[in-house]
Amino acid sequence: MKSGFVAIIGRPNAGKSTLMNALVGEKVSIVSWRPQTTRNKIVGIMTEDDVQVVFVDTPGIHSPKNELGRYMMKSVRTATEGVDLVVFVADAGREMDKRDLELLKKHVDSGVPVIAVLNKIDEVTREKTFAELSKLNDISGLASVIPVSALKGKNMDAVKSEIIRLMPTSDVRYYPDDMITDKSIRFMSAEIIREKALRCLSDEVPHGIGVEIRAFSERDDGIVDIVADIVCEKDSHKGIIIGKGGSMLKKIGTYARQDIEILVDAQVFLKLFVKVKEEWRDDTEVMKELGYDKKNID
Ligand SMILES: Nc1nc2c(ncn2[C@@H]2O[C@H](COP(=O)(O)OP(=O)(O)OP(=O)(O)O)[C@@H](O)[C@H]2O)c(=O)[nH]1
Ligand SMILES: [Mg+2]
Repeated sequence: MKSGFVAIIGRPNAGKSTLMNALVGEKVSIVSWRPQTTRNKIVGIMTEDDVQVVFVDTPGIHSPKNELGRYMMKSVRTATEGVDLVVFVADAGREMDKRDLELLKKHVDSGVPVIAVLNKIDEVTREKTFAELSKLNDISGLASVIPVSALKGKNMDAVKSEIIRLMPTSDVRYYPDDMITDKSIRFMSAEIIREKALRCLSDEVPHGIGVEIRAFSERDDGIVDIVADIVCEKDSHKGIIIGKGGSMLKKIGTYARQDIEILVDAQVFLKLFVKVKEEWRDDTEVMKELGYDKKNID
C-alpha cells in the first residue's frame, strides 16, 4: 500500500486544475480560461486498490496586487509544506522565463521530489514542445519531465504512474475510499456559480467576483434550495452581471443549477442575487464572508 500528499503548483492558467481533475477522474476544481480561477487550496483524492494520492490544487503563482492575491499566495506556500511530492505544471504555449525556472529550482532545492509537467502540448508545434522540454531537462534534480495534454488525456498515464512510483509506502489511508474532496457541498456550489460567472461574463468583470451562499437547505421531498450572492466591485459590474432584463443572471443561474444538480443528485432551486462591495479584494471582513480568511489557511 502506498499513500501520500502531492501539491500541484504553477503559473496561473497552466492547467493545474484540469490536470488534477483528470487524475482524480471527477471534476473537483473549477476550470476557466481566465488566469487566477482557483483561489483556495482544493484537495482532490485518487483512491485505487493499493494506493491513495491526496492532491492539493493551488492558485496560480503571481505577484499579488491586493489582499486576495496575498491570501492566494499564502495558500500556495502552505500547500507545499510537508508534501511527499510537488507537481509543477507549465503551459507549453507560454515560454518559460527565468522566474519560472527559478521557482522550479527553489522547490527542487528544498529536497522534496519534483515532477515537471509540460501541459497543453496539443496546442503547440513539436518544435515548441521540444524547446520548452529542453529548458526543463536542463534543471538538475527533477524526478522527471513529462509532456502532456491534460485536456485531451494525452500521456496522463505516464504522469499517474510516475506519481504513484514516488509515493511513500504506507499502511494508512488518509481519507475514506469513496471521498474525492475535503470541500463541503456548500463550498463546491459556490465555486460552480463562480465558474459559470467567469465563463459567461465579459473581460472587465470576472476578476472582482466572489460568491457567498446565504442559504442551503433540503426539503422533505429532497429538493435542494440555495440562495447565493454574487459579489462584485462596482455598480456598473452589477448591471453587467444582471444583464438586459436579468438575462445574464438567468444564464449563469441555469448553468450553475445544472452542475449543482449533478453534484447533489437532486433537483435544485437556485436563487441568485448581485451585491456590490467596493474593493472587497482589499477588505478582510468581506473576504472572510466569501471564504478567503488568511487565518483559516492551515
Ligand atoms: N488546449 C489545452 N487547453 C488546456 C489544457 N489543460 C487545460 N487547458 C485549458 O487551460 C485553461 C486553464 O485551465 P485551468 O485548469 O483552469 O488552469 P489553472 O492552472 O488551474 O489556472 P488557475 O486556477 O487560474 O491558476 C482552461 O481553459 C483549460 O480548458 C490542455 O492540455 N490543452
Ligand atoms: Mg486552477
